Amino acid sequence: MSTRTLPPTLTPDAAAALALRVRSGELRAAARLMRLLDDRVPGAEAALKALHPLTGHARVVGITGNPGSGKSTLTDQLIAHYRRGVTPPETIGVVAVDPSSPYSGGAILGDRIRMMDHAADPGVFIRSLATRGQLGGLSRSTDDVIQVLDAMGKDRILVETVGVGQDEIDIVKTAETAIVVLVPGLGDDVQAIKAGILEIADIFVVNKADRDGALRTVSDLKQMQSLGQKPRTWEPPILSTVATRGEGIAAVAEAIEAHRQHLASDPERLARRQRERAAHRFRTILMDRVAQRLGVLLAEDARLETLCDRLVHRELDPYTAADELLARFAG
Ligand SMILES: Nc1nc2c(ncn2[C@@H]2O[C@H](COP(=O)(O)OP(=O)(O)OP(=O)(O)O)[C@@H](O)[C@H]2O)c(=O)[nH]1
Ligand SMILES: [Mg+2]
Repeated sequence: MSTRTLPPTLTPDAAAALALRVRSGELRAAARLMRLLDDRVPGAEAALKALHPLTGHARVVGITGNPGSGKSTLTDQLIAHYRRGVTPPETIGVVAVDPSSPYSGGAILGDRIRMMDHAADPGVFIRSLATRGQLGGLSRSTDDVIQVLDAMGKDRILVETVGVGQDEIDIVKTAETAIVVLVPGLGDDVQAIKAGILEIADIFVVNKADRDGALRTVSDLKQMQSLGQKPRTWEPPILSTVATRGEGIAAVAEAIEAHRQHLASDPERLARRQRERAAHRFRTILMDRVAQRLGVLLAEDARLETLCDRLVHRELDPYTAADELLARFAG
């Protein structure tokens, strides 16, 4: 393998050529574009712009839950289901967001090992993303990868994220169908409620049903649902799985299908969901742009030094300083 040296920018011609190769389904081109986008290489966005009219066809399924709840194992089983358990087989894209949080050490390697059988399957494209430091960076990178996979013509895109931060929750919320994975034990449920991921579930999966307390977790969830105030047109089903053994996977796939039917049965409902996703993506890009522009402006602005001096000398408070600076940029 040759060592990769990234070009500082992608020329409009190169971006157009890359987009053409992606739309013809070339795997290496797709991988390259994803990398360029993730590295924020100037000019790479042009390729996405060219691909935009081709997107919007893939069925996006988000899978979230606490660290170690079995999301990757479930994803892996769903890939197997869609590749071998349905006719005709579906082509699959996977975005696995590996949090750089301390409790997930080794998860990246784990994912790779488990999904290894699928790596040789040209109908499956797996992309791991690391959590980025910048605000909204994760959302944007994930959205970008989804767009590329969609433009490649993947039938279905599975997005795995740990449901611990707002970024991750937003990602899954905007998928067509959101699956929340829980495991037996009240502790996990309490955490999940705290993180607010229960409200976003279209489907609940109680994984590790081979463990004690699975029935209890299911009945706790049912009870929680019955306490819900608002009448809902879709009552999220609660399914049990043993992902390591592939048990309950077909039922999960059926529930995903049923949820899609539910959305599609009312064109307005489907449109609303698609709109939410478009709005989320738009907002993410806008925030990213504003943060970047502001960063550049601040770095170049010598007046910042003067302002800081005034803050130190208590001639000015930081709130007023921020308002003044923003007003100047906006004006
Ligand atoms: N007993 C049991 N173990 C399981 C089951 N599903 C997954 N596991 C195990 O749980 C561990 C974590 O599984 P993963 O699929 O990596 O979980 P994850 O949610 O993707 O983990 P992170 O990505 O690190 O948050 C692994 O050791 C799996 O083998 C199950 O149904 N039963
Ligand atoms: Mg995982």
